[in-house]
Amino acid sequence: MKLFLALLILLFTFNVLTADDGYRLWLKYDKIHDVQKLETYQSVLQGILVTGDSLTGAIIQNELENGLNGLLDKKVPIIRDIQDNCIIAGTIENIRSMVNIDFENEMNAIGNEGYLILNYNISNNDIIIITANTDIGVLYGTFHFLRLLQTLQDIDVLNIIESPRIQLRVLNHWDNLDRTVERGYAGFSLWNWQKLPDYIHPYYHEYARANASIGINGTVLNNVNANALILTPLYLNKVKALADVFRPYGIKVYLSIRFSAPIDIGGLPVSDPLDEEVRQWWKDKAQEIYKLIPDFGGFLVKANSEGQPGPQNYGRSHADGANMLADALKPFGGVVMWRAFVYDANDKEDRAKQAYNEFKPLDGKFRDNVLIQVKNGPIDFQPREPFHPLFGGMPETPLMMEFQITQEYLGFSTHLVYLATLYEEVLDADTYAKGEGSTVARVIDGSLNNHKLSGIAGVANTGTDRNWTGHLFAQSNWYCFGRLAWDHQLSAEKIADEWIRMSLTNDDAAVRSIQSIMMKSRENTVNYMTPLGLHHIMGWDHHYGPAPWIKDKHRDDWTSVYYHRADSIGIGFDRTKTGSNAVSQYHEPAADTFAALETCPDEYLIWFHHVPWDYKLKSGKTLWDELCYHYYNGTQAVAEMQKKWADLQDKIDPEIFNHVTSMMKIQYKEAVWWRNACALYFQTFSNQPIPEDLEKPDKTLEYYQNLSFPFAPK
Ligand code: GCW
Repeated sequence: MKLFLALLILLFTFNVLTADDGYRLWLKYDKIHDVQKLETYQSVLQGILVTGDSLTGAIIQNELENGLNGLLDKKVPIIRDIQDNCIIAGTIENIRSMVNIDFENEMNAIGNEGYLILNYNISNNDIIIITANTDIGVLYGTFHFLRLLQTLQDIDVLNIIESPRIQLRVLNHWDNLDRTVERGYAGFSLWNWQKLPDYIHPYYHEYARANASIGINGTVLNNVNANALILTPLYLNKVKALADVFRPYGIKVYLSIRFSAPIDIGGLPVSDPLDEEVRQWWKDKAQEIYKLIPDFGGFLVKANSEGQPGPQNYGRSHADGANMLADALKPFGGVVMWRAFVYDANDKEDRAKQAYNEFKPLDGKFRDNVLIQVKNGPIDFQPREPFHPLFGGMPETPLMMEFQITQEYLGFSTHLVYLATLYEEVLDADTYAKGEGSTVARVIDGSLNNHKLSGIAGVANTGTDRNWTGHLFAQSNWYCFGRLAWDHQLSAEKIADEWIRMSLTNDDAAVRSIQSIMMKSRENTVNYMTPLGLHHIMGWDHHYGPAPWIKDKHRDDWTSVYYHRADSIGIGFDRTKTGSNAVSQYHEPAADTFAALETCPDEYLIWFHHVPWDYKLKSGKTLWDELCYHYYNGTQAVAEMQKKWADLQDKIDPEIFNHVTSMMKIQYKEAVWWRNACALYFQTFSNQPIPEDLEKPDKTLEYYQNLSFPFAPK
């Protein structure tokens, strides 16, 4: 009995020691297993010299120390003078005072946030230098260097010169002041407003550190459906406390504002952007904010969208509203990120066309510190949408990308969906605005239309869950957003490879297997949710699960039937000339390609066309059969993913392995649910059997229609 107990305790201890709850994200710094690599690293990294005494300098030193001590499994000393086989990190100014180096051209090229990582020999000492024009650049370089070790790269011929392609790389938190998170599936908001400003939770630092490690340099703390109270002194002091924590990590704080704030908290009768008192109120407010937070980033605004107040309440335009705020922020260097996510239930125009119609005429009318923030597609973060036509439509205005990292329409935090392939698809899409090669990426990085300002936003998926994002693999979406924001030329494969090696394992075969799971995951999800261009057929309000049958609500554009338009003839939204003509918002040849049934890619077929059930697709199968096969293949692919994951058991930390295994069970169950519900529902229109070789749903359509989820998160 005693022996048994001892064994149990041993097992338990062992498990606890090896168990990984995911809190450390991709910054684990566990000992490197590859013996050869470990020995090489140990021999060339025998001292750490960090110059400069800023807060950021301390963070850099700490990171290098923890990183090297952990990865190399030995204490690497902090040194004061250069010695053979050491690493030096510091701004170029500091480094030049110790080492006779120049790098004039490189330093001019990398700007404020870029960095160099080099092997160098000085008086017979082999050293590695991480340097930059600013200490934030050095911090970014430090994380890059540690990533090289984490992913087992060679470090003997380093000649790395990096700088970000996009200037403002920000997370948007849809976090409410009561700590609920709109469309958040990973617990409560990270910001404990009640305890701020006095209690600084340790994870505020961890959050900033994680963001800095992937180059994110801004965060919008509160929901775009904003509460005006965030601009009161009570809250601004709390915001200041967070800004003070984030600053040394290179992260600026921004706030979502409510357009009616001058009324809500200012006691004014109106919030008309042309009213002098209102304009003055915003100027005073900006001054008050900058007194507390001198490097405050600016405002994010959702106006005249889904019931939010805005300039149109006073017959003014989006430009009037944005420019008023821009004028208030200008003296302090702040920017306005004005969202183009607008559509109106009373507008009979196709919802997919409305934002373009409203914003295109305003091109060139915005102040130079305004960016227009555009969602990747014209509807709303669906599993797949064609790129938003505005990206090719506003050459005179800096356009920001808005991606969603939280998986509102992609399985919440229970489905494994690696989003880098979605982001890549959109960034690489060609708008043809200035001929071939006018990609969305070149629009938003400012290079296509020569804009000085550029930006990209991701709606965050973080929360108080111990692993930050609910699903361990959802961490990869936070990670890949940051990496692509820094460099949109990186491939989804490469980013997955990095993330897996840093977060899960460096075993090559396991890496390849997990990478293939990730790379296919988004397409699988499109297949079991919304194949062939279907969109917006999810559950009412909470958006959980399938509900293609939703109709007769107070807003047509919030129903499912508005989008799929299934009838006895076929299915899909005719957006060609014979329909809403949304294709006309794209440049040629994209417009023509989408408009012709023969050339329209299958992925967007029923996004742009109402297609007869018997129409033969490129595969030779009819539309109805293809729809079924897509649903079934998507679901089958989840089963295959489960199998692949199960084979990795001895390569993955047991806690992570079990966590992901359970999540995959849910994902499979929900994929079957989507498949069955959609196949049965659309069958009522096609009046055709589900192909012979496919297993028949074991429940009725009524069963699925009667499911209800009153407390699903939303
Ligand atoms: O995707 C929809 C969401 C809303 C969200 C809105 C928006 C913050 O369902 O929850 O509100 O878009 O982006 O403004």
